[in-house]
Amino acid sequence: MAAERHFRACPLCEAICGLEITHEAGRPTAIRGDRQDPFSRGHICPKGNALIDLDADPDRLRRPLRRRGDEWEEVSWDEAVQEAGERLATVQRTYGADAVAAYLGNPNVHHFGHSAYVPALLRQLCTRNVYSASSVDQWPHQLIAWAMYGHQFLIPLPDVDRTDWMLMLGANPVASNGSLMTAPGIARRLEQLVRRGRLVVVDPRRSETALIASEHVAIQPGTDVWLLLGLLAALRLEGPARLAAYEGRLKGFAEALAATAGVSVDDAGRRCGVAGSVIERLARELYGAQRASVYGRMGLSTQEHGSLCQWLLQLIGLYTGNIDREGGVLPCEPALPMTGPGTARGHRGRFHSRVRGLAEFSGELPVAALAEEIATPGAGQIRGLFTCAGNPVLSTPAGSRLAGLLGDLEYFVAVDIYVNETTRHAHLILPPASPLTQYHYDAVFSTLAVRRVARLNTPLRPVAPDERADWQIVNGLCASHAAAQGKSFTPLPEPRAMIAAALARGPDRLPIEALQDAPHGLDLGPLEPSLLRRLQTESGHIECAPSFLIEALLHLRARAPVAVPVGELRLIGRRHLRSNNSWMHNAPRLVKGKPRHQLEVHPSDLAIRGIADGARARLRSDVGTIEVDVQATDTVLPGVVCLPHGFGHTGPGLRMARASRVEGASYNDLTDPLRVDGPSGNAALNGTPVYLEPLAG
Ligand SMILES: Nc1nc2c(c(=O)[nH]1)N[C@H]1C(S)=C(S)[C@@H](COP(=O)(O)OP(=O)(O)OC[C@H]3O[C@@H](n4cnc5c(=O)[nH]c(N)nc54)[C@H](O)[C@@H]3O)O[C@H]1N2
Ligand SMILES: Nc1nc2c(c(=O)[nH]1)N[C@H]1C(S)=C(S)[C@@H](COP(=O)(O)OP(=O)(O)OC[C@H]3O[C@@H](n4cnc5c(=O)[nH]c(N)nc54)[C@H](O)[C@@H]3O)O[C@H]1N2
Ligand code: SF4
Ligand SMILES: [Mo]
Repeated sequence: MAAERHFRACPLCEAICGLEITHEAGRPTAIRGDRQDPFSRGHICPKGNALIDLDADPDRLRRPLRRRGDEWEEVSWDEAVQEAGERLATVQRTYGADAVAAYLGNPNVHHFGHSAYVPALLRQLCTRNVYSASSVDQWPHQLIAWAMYGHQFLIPLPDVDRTDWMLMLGANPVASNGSLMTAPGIARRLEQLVRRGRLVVVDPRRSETALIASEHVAIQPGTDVWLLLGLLAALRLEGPARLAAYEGRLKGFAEALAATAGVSVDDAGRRCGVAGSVIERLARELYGAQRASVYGRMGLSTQEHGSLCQWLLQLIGLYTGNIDREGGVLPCEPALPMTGPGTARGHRGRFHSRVRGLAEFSGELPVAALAEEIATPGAGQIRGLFTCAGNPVLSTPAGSRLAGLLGDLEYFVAVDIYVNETTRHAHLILPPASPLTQYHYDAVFSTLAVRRVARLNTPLRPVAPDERADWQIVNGLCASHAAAQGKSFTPLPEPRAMIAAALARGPDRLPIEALQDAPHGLDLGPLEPSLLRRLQTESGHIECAPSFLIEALLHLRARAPVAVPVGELRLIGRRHLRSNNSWMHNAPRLVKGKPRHQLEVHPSDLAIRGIADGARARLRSDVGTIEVDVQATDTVLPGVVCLPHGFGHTGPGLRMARASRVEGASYNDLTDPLRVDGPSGNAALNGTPVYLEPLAG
């Protein structure tokens, strides 16, 4: 059979690299980076190649499975979709609408057939119990964008290709390929920045990105808020705020600065473990740079002060005049609009979680509250669950506790492609056909891209007769759930029509045919200042001093510093190029070679505890205990230990042959659902207090 070529964007991470897929009758045989993609220019990482494994994985489900005790039986699509809608409706009829919860995982945003269709199902379920991976990830970013700029997706992005000086906190794009900064081939872009200017990486670990940076500043986990306060103090000494560009559009800037005042640089430095002289020098460089950008990611958002950090970063950006400026930080205005009229701006605190009273954000509750909402009896208790492309057992705090509760649910339906740590508890699994059979447009990642780009991904092969596309499954669930309530439902049109309609509403009025004719994607040019024109706050101004942030800051400042208890360590995470959260360990191409699950520990911390390099040891938190293989390294600060998340493919009932042989335990068996970022409710996964002990002890 003759080999053919197909071009599409990789669906496996935010970098959306163009892929050149060689295939025989729609089955990929080789994949490489698409050199003609104007954005990624041939870049590819090991995961791009592993798409071959993921597409052909024999463990990947293709037909619905219904669980009978420990056994699974295949059911027809019609019967399965009918059953799921009816059973969810029955739970809601018996206990009320909130008794059914939904959890949406990360891959939702990578598939148009999920992201554009699931909202209709959520509207129909009409439950307050909606959760997603966003609240173990980037809620602080969305919250601050909403509070200051009026829309949760008006997120200023570092203009990485044109900036001269960049401060990067809590991000490791050389391993993660970049996040809230879609920039394929980010390592090369950063190397170019280092050649023309400076990149300063702030991280408790000498990460892969720190290694290529101009400077690595080691910081104590969870203390960045003090570094940022110190930087603001030092900037004041450098000179006045450069606000001319925001003339007449700033509200509360003086008030916000006043709330940060009175922290001395040395005080701030003591709180975060960075010398005052370093903070002063960084402020001088930042203030003096032609074009500077400030960027913080997971290490900053999944910690106890995530929202304060994101807010202070914006204030620093404004102070130095770098917000909404070429070479600074500015939002992308994509061809398919995610902001503006008719889009979900966001809201906060319209209702609260039943048990702990955590505020909703944009109609969702923090996933740190999910387990307690299932476990706690009373009106509104969760008794039914719908998950879509999520693995909360490995990915959310106290995952093993959650796993113990999933089995008690009256009904649990998962839209997922594997029987994994979460879905093995489901009554029914509905597996969508491969993304390679679908039209797809990266609505989210072209909103977060460091250039304006547009691409229509077209199917490589049709959906097999016994398979269903994601959007068909969701449409079907809406229909059967509506019918069970005696309501009607008009199915949403197929993805290509939805994409075409959305593009027609966009600033470029791009006809879908233009994209169909451009298989490598279109480059629509660099980022341009647009924030002031696009502000969606009620005042029409940049809201610099939202009261809930001022309060949170004053609260923090009133707290006396707490000494770290003897023996306590701080746990932080890491990502490896060959992983993606919890779900790619079944791809042989990604798990071959040396193990990557070890706990990194500073040699001095091993010596004190009498633990040898390479030994097995016990890692304990207030929430749980796991066994780890330790690895001595001075890449982490003393007092800090580092473990990747997404491991722990153990326990009965998994149907992932390769993943089950991958060593390593789950980070989230240690994380505490009570540790959240106050303003957003986002889980504080980094900085978890832990104790390391020899196994025999
Ligand atoms: N300790 C710790 N925990 C973390 C993090 C951390 O850094 N440290 N990171 C957090 C972050 S940033 C995120 S985004 C979350 C992720 O949290 P989740 O999204 O809950 O977890 P994933 O591991 O990404 O699981 C993805 C699920 O989607 C399924 N899947 C894959 N492809 C498809 C598809 O095409 N369709 C469908 N329907 N299903 C599919 C997989 O089988 C898997 O069940 O984890 C968070 N958890
Ligand atoms: N290979 C791979 N790529 C991925 C993923 C994956 O699992 N594997 N997941 C994808 C997803 S869903 C996301 S959201 C992105 C995330 O992408 P990134 O935001 O780049 O996430 P990480 O690689 O976890 O980098 C976080 C860094 O923060 C540091 N850190 C921890 N605590 C602190 C702290 O208190 N302060 C500071 N300053 N730093 C701290 C950690 O040491 C780490 O280097 O990656 C995406 N890409
Ligand atoms: S960096 Fe790797 S996983 Fe991410 S889009 Fe590119 S090829 Fe895919
Ligand atoms: Mo994420």
